[in-house]
Amino acid sequence: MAENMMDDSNYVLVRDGVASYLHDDDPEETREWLESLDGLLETSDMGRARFLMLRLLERATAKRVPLPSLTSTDYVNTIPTSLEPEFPGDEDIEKDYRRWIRWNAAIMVHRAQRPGIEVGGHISTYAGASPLYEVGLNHFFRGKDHPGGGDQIFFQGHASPGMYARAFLEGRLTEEDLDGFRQEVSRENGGLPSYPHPHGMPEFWEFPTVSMGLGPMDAIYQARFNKYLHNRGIKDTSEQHVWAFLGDGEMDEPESRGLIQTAATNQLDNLTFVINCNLQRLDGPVRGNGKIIQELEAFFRGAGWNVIKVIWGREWDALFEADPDGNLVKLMNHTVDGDYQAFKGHDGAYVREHFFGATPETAKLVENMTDEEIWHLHRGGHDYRKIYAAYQKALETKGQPTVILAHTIKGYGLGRNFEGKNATHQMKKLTLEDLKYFRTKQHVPISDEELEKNPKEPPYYNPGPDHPSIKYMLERRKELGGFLPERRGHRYEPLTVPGPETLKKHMKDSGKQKVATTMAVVRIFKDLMRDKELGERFVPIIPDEARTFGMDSWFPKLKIYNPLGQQYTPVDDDLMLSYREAVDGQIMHEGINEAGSVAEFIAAGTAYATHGVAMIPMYIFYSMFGFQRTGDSIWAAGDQMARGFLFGATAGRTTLTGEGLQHLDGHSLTLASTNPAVVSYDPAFAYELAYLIPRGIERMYGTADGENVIYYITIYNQPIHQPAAPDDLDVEGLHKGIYLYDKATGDGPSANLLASGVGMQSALKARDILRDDYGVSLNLFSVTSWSELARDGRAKDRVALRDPSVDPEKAFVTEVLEKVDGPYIGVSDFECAVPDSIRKWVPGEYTVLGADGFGFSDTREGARRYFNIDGESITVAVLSALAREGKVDREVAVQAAKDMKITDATATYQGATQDH
Ligand SMILES: Cc1ncc(C[n+]2csc(CCOP(=O)(O)OP(=O)(O)O)c2C)c(N)n1
Ligand SMILES: [Mg+2]
Repeated sequence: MAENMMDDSNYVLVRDGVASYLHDDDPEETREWLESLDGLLETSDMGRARFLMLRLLERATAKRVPLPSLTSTDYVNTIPTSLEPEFPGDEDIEKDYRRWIRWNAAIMVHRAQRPGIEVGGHISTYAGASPLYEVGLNHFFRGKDHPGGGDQIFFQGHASPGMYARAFLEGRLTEEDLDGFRQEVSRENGGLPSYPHPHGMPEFWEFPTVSMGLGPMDAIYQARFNKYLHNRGIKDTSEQHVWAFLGDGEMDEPESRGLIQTAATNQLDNLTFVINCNLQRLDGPVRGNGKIIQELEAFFRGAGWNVIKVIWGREWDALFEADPDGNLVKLMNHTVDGDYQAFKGHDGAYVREHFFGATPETAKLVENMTDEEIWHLHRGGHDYRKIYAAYQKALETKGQPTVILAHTIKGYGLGRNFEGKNATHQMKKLTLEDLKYFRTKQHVPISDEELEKNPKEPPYYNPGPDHPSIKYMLERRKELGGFLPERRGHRYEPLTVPGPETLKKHMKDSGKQKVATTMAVVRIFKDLMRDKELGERFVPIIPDEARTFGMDSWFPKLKIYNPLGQQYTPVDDDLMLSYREAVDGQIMHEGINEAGSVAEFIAAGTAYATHGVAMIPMYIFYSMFGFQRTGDSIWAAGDQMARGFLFGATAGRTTLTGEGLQHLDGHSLTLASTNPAVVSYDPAFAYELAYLIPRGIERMYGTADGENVIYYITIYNQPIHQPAAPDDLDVEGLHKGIYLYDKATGDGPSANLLASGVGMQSALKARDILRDDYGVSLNLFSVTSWSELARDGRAKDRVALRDPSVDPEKAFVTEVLEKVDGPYIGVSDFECAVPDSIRKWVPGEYTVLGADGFGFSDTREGARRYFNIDGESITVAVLSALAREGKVDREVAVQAAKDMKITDATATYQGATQDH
């Protein structure tokens, strides 16, 4: 029985035996129902039984009988033709300019292959997807001037030529602009970036999508963040919808699917995914042997999404009508994607033979149709009416996100050399024959002669704003609130940022109390959040380590955002620090989900542009699971010009005592330094944080023209004595990356120690040993940012490179260090590459100490000795450097190394008990 079911339908709805767990109130009635099914099976075939069962299920669902739903349905459109709404537009006019857009998009890419330029591009993706965009842009997607605030559209990255081509017809871009495709700096007036890069086109693109898999995550969190803004009463986003255009190949990225449950549990009915299912990726079929649309349907429905399949165009309706036994549907269900692709890679005769010809019943269905007519049985993703119906249904759906699975043909309209071919993704040039075919197919009024004149540079087509079709097109956009895509980065109200005086208490000596910099950050933010206006703008984002970082104290007051509120009594209800969730909660508690946390950071950190509201995300995570795990997303955050704070907590290769190789971070500062949007700091003391954080907010949002900076601040879990800020603190030096913390005194030899983060603690120990045991005094510099110092040096060197007539301006770090005599020693809790990054600008002998290699589980002392970044090792390094400069006897250093056992980590062992 089970086998038969599988054979016939491919679906298992209810697992064997489930019903036996349910109490049967009326066995007699049950038997009657079962017997009628048995009776039906005796007189009819399986197909009939299946049909009736599906009808019953449908009816039960309609009557709200709570049943498990089917995860996958027949390979047909989800919305029956009879329930399609009227298409409100003028299809013919819309088709006119859709064709011109297709033409111009392809011609732009083709012209970009002209000799001497040859910069690549993609033609086929947009050609196949254009109706999906056009129906949206003509009827659904709201621009920024819409009273509701406008929608957010994530365009498929390599479909960008279509958006440029549309903007050309809209009069937003010129021919000159199109010819600058992919020549951003070499062309005089600048060119167009290959893909949606807000950084490259800050008034046009909003969402960087081309690193596959980021778009789906970012769109989900954009929708979640929109609801958050709304639920917290910061902005009414109820009329804003997020649309994400994605590729079916892209859906293989774990990131694409990995967060879809978040969309369902957050009931994101303000989110629609449109997956362009052309059944192909870059190299070939996505699922040659299977059915990607069916797979995605099951996957999304299982996760709680509303799924709408748009598979067949209207031409098929008559065939379904003529086939009451469902032979065609059965054939559609069993035909695999590789074959569907091949059908469209050939012609009508091929489709007749290889598709309809598979069964006598289906062959008969098309016996009166010509091959040409068969060829024109379109895919649903190319049919305005079917797409319109799906989009409208998506907007009407409440309590769930929607995914639209649209069946399309890659390279549609470009002719036999392109359509459905495996190589189509990478084809960028059209032959003269291709051009002529394409021109004719798209009804573009350009003559053969014009094409023959210079087939490498065929003309664009734009009939101008007075052409009735263009007028219609512009009218549609006006009605919907303006052009898309569009980004507005300057419409937020600047924030008034409290000066450092507000945080005076964090600049005091902590006395007997030892405070880790992580705790200092939590306390500083707690104070900043007291500010009436600023307070509500903070978006604390935490994966699942609030307790580790001491942030559970925020739960009761700020509360954890949950669109459903808290429908249960928390187990710790009676405690002060009870776990509190609320609809208007402020904390974004993402669960063990760094990828989603960064996506949230991006949505919040770009709200100043997307929503015109400056919000300040502060995302705190294990520093090991930041840049290393989600570096690509943080790169995209830079592209999108996000602003906010990233806190790499539990930083350092030796500080998170006892944890091992996978937890101990000695390189996130190196990784962070590779991201041009990121300004990283490795503060040693709480007072440094009290200066850095308000300055960061000021830089981001203090003016209407704030800087696109992301602050990455490493913080530690080692409780330390926090000194008071020195009276003569060089505040500008602190922000630029270095200042003198403690000056050398005494007559003996002196050296200079550059220390950052928790490395300062070892430096302080070395200072004491050197002073007390060796008569050596130290200038102790606190390096708040190695990477900012290095950037400053590089920038100044570059000026000199470009103009050899000038001497390089002095790097800031050189200026500071020149005031003292060498040698210099740099130390931190990171790998050597971090302090080494400023070597070029250190004016003298420079030794760097660092924790290179994998971390391991041990005590801080043991690990620091092992890596030679402890106070004793630093002492020896200083003595050796002084010896090299002839300022102390080398033997002193040799003896010190022996005395302090700097090669012996076991010498630091403190764990022996009395009994041993
Ligand atoms: C993370 C990542 N890996 C690889 C690529 C290169 N790439 C660009 S497009 C593409 C194929 C896309 O196929 P699909 O998502 O089905 O889009 P289609 O063009 O078929 O609509 C690939 C592999 C990329 N952009 N990002
Ligand atoms: Mg594809």
